[in-house]
Amino acid sequence: MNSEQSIVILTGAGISKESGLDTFRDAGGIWARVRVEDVATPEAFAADPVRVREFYNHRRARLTAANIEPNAAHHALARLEDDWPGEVLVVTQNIDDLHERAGSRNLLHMHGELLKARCQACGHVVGWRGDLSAGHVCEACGRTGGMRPDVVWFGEMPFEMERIYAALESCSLFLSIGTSGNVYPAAGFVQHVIARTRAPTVEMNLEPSEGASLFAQAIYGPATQTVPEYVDRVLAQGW
Ligand code: BJW
Repeated sequence: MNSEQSIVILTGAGISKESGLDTFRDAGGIWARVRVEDVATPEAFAADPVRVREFYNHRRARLTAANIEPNAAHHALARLEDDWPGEVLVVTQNIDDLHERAGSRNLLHMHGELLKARCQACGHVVGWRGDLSAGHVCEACGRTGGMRPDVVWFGEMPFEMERIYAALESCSLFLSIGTSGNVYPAAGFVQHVIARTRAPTVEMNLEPSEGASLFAQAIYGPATQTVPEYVDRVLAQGW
């Protein structure tokens, strides 16, 4: 173990599946029930803000339900951050708060956060746990009707990209957990690591992702089993 060795972990919806939250592209996932174009683009919000807010209100209510808790995979990543001598950065595509509830502190939400709202007019971001509606007033600029979920829709720039690419370029290990590898730029991170570093790359998923052949190592199974086992191994003997 070496304090110079940093670990970057990309997570996707699969890590939260066993906590009771839906993935997007699995059978029965979110995109099997609603069309991306209807709820996850700026054009959809402009055309039908009520529908888009309702879609996220429903998911926010689900996330804040008493029975939704971080699982063993979220906890294992928080333990890795606590016990590994070098930097551990979790870059999540997920808009849920299960990583932070499990104790991860060095965490970037590249697709935003469900428990925040943003004013379209002035950009002010505020914590948000209840339903969002057209009647809400921005506490910063006083305008009504422009509060939207602070999430990244298709065609919008993901958050924190400079910090993410800097971390990818200096990492000693790259892990990708519970993501299907369909959505860019996250799906391209593995290629970026391969091009810029000699770091090993590991995919942990239920099944091979779109980019599976790019990874040096693949571990398939439910995240609540594979991730704690992998973290134990890394903490005991590195990789
Ligand atoms: C388990 C498990 C268990 C299940 N254990 N595993 C053509 C080519 C290339 C790119 C583009 C293109 N045309 C357009 C683009 C860009 C576009 C894009 O990628 N489109 C593709 C569809 C082609 N991307 C964008 O527009 C992004 N912005 C952008 O590119 O800006 C320009 C830019 C330029 C240069 C640099 C940087 C930026 C924005 C993307 C926004 C994504 N938004 C969403 C919705 C908002 C948030 C929300 O509502 O939650 O984010 S879409 C949705 O997909 C969500 C997710 O974060 C994202 C990724 O999904 P994820 O996490 O991979 O979930 P699934 O369901 O796909 O996979 C789950 C996996 O888990 C599965 O494999 C299961 O097997 C597995 N699993 N149970 C382990 N127990």
